[in-house]
Amino acid sequence: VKHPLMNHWSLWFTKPPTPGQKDAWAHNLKEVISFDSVEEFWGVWNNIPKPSELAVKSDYHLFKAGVRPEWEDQQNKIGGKWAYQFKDKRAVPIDELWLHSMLAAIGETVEKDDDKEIMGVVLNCRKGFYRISLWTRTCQNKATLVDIGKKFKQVLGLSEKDILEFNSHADSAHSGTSRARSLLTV
Ligand code: M7G
Repeated sequence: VKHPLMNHWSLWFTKPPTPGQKDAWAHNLKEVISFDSVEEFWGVWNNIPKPSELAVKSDYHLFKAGVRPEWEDQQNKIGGKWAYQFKDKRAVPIDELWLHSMLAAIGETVEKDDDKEIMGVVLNCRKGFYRISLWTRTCQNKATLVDIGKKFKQVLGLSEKDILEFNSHADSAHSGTSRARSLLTV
């Protein structure tokens, strides 16, 4: 018996660039697998490397099927993301936090039924930190986004003093990094 998910999802992987590689982003981003049931999700999780096993500059992206995990995708263009950087790489239970982030996405537990904001979740493995992000379809509806941000903050096990930041993809793309000025914080 398969337990269907509300949506069909695709897992993508970005492999680290080779030294001197040009146009690395486009070449190194690959769709790995799609699934639409709870059982298939666990099959995927049990058979791929955990975040703690990834090389620096690797990413996982879990997005609704049909959406590329890129700012440029038509369905992401006017959107943004909630993101948090975990700087103590050795201490943070990153495998568990990423699992909980994916379960929150596929279980549709961070937004109300009719919000239709969640596009996907991203894990970045970097030299000095892990970053987990939640991508939303829009970046204007403050009340809805703050509500989503607060729920996601709980999913990530963050405390009151930790700050989750929201940036629009337009700002991220414009500044060329993900470190643009924050529109919202929770
Ligand atoms: P990042 O992986 O979001 O964060 O962006 P980081 O700076 O902590 O590593 C790193 C780089 O990847 C960006 O400067 C872009 O060159 C590229 N990149 C990341 N994203 C999410 C996109 C995207 O959606 N589209 C394009 N074209 N490039 C991206």
